[in-house]
Amino acid sequence: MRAPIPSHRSIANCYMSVIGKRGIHYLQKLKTANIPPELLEKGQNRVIDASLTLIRERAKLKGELLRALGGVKASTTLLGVPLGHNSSFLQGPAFAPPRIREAIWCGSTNSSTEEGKELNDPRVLTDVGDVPVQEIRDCGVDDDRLMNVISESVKLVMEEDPLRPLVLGGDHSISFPVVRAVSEKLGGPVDILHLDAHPDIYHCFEGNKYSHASSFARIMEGGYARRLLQLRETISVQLIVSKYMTASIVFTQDFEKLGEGVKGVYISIDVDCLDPAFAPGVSHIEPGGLSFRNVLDILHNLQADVVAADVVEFNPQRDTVDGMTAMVAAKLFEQMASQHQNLLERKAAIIMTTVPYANPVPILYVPNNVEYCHAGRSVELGDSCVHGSFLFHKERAFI
Ligand SMILES: [Mn+2]
Repeated sequence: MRAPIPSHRSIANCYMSVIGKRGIHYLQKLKTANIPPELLEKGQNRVIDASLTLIRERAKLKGELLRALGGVKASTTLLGVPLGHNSSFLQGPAFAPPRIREAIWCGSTNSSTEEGKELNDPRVLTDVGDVPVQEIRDCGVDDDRLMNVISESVKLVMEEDPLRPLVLGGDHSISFPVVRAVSEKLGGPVDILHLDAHPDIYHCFEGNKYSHASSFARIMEGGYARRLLQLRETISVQLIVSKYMTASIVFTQDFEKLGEGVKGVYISIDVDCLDPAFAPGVSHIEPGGLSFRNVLDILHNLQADVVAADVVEFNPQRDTVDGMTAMVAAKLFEQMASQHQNLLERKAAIIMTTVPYANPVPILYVPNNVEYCHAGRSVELGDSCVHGSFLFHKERAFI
């Protein structure tokens, strides 16, 4: 005997209970829901407005506080962007910002930077919270609009002098909307210092133009950056296939000139630039990376005006049980926070190349005021150096 055909009413009740459980993604998936698009868009806009309002008001309050205190030229402002769905492999970076925040304020370590800047001081560090990426996506908002929300959030921070955004990802796709906002707000391109095991300049990766492997393609084609100085690329084939190669890759001799003639420097740090011995909690583990001290040296040597920055690709789902990589990401964040404060005090040494693996190239540049050594001897112009090998300050090399 056939089962009775259910009435329209009972089908509708069934759908509603399923929709109630699974949310609006399920509603969209059905494609049978007879909901006018304008109705959906209006609701989405209200959620987006509410999201931006909280960030705007927090930024405004912090800006007012700092202006009332007086004498603050730049205060690093933490903005979290918990987005992971543009990763090509794992999506754990969506959970990163709260874990990094927790590490920043963890009682196991003190809250001052190597330069003695105290992070508890709002003149050094302020926080405007996270862009509610998952809540916005849950309302069916697509990536074109989501990227705009991220850009708008960054601009809201920049509107409140002296706040300067330091964004916590999230996967690397967030760098595109952040740099776009910074460039549009400042009225011109920036230079980018990009530390990463990967170039992230695929024109489009696996059909996704917003992929975390394509963020710098979007940035360069949009004209938001003049120079892209990438350190520790390991996948040379990407350089060959990328149409952005000649326009975007510059070499060591330009390190000191970074930021000259543009609106400033943007620093983007993918945590996987570090060797997995220092930072195992990343989606794409690439042995042969930098040490934590290498990265600090690079940052110490940068003498440009850092207008904004990001730390991305920390994946808490792959971290050690005691949150080692979260602490590493937190310390990178703290270092960049102090970077805003005292840029011109330091002058030291670092030499680097960005050529493919196992392919020695001549050293292109040696600053003339510092001594270096490599393998126990002095370094001269024309010496060869393989990818990723760093030449250290004499005192440090012999310790
Ligand atoms: Mn990477």
